[in-house]
Amino acid sequence: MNLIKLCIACVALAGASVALAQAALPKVDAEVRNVDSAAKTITLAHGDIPNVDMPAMTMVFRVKDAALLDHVKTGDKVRFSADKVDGLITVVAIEPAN
Ligand SMILES: [Cu+2]
Repeated sequence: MNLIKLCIACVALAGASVALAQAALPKVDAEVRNVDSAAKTITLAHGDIPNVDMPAMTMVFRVKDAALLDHVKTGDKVRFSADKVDGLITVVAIEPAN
């Protein structure tokens, strides 16, 4: 019985740490240079991305979900989070900067 309780606690903890890791991704300022919904890519002139050790530059990113591109267009100032997904640095969240 105690073992079962322990396992349930472990699963809950593992879930919490995954949520924490995602919440902890830094938000990075960027300007949109191009959006390609068909290719699921976005070109960003971005600031430092500390979680993936990337300095400021302009580059093409893959996006995790094409829907992320629905509310951004070329010229927009945005804040985004990137992470390594299947070995590729990928935009996992993006929002207009205010
Ligand atoms: Cu870059």
